[in-house]
Amino acid sequence: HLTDSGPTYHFMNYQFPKDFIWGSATAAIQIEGAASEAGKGPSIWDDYCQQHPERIFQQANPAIACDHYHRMPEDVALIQQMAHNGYRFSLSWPRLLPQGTGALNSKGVAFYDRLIDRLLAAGIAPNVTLYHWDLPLALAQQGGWGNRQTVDHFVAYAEHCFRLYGDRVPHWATINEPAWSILNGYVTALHPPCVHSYKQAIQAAHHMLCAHALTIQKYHQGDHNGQIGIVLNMSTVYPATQSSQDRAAAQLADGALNRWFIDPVLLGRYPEDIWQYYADWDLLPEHSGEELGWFTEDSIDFIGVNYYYPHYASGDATTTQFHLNTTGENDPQQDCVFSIKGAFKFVKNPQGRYTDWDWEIYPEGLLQLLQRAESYRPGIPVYVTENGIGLQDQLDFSPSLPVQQHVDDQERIDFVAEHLKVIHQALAEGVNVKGYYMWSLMDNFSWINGYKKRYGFLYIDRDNNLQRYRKKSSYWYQSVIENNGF
Ligand code: BGP
Repeated sequence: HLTDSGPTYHFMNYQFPKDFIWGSATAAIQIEGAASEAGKGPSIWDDYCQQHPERIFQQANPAIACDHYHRMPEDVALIQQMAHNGYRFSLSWPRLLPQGTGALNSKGVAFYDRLIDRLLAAGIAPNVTLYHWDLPLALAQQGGWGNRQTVDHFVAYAEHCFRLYGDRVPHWATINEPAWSILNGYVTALHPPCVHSYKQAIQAAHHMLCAHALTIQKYHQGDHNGQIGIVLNMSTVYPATQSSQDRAAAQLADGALNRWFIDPVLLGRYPEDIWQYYADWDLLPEHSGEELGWFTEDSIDFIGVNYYYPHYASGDATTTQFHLNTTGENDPQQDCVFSIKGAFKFVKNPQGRYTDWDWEIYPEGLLQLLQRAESYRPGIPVYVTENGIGLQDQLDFSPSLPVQQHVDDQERIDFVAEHLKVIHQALAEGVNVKGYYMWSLMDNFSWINGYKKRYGFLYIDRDNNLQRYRKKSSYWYQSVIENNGF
């Protein structure tokens, strides 16, 4: 910059590679609304919220969500204002195929056509997830991921998507966080289909991994220019203490939550120790030899990692219990509980910094996770596909405040900055990190937390016609993007 007194230099402490993707992320069911409009079929989540409103904080549901389905042009304009060069979103399977199979819903097809075209016209690269947990209800009623046929239905759905949008989408992900999707659906039973069965969990996970592997094959066999990967959470797991019992618990938890999913995807096989453990408990999935052959090394073009908080595993698990803090009251009575009798339980870090929803803020965990992705396959392109913090943001229109401070979410700025610093460090160590998608573009339907837990760069005013307001963090992030660093 030139000033009257000569040039001034702005030193960037954290400069990023020049082709780095800066974006934010959403998922269809969490933002779109229009749940039963324009030909969309019901998803397992629409049904769950209707059948069991009491299980969702303040009985919230995704029927209207952020009404993104109707306000998409305005939302894309805001993404562009915020200078993003990437945006991660998911396609709603039941919007495209209301019954999960069969005929396409032309209005759904046209909606994503418009979204993709608008993004591209605005210079924003779409990163599209095929499955972010909104299974078509019709398939759920036939056994969902527990049914082997869901694999074939998923692959057929994916092929429709590649044919419809493959010419314009540079990055595809098959499934968002298969591990948490399965754990919450079949172990904690906090998410639909709300089953408590390790056997069914492991079977459903196997089908999901098969669906992923076959979809990757189909994509690569087709004539597409883009890249395809998967989005894993890869939660960092530490032993609660250095006792041998806790170290064994951490190894088991890491195996069940992480390696059971990462190994088939990146190494082409299930981890032997966990395979044996499940065999001992008669929990192995039914499978054909052919299916195991679908897991191959080097099949994915990139890996997406989602990171929120780490886990500390203790071997002192005398009960089976699961609980999530959905109130955001920072109340010890409401602390998150995850305990599997005889296996492991997660405990708090006594030195940890925690959010009001009892999630620890620990950026170093992301660094280790990135290093781990690199150690699985050196040089693999890695995208941080989700990372963010749930807060109780508030609107404040005091006349003394500039527009940039109507929602003062400094904590989010600090959170993102801390995580970007470790990404920068990972890059310096040679990890091939290609982009960062903050969770989330906008405050949204936070699963069983409903709407109180706000994650967005955009504040959604639920008392006033879902009006969008840019938060302070969005201006900060825009400057990071414009400077390609901070
Ligand atoms: C991830 C999901 C997202 C998102 C996020 C925050 O696991 O992929 O969809 O919701 O977690 O979680 P929550 O909304 O439960 O606080």
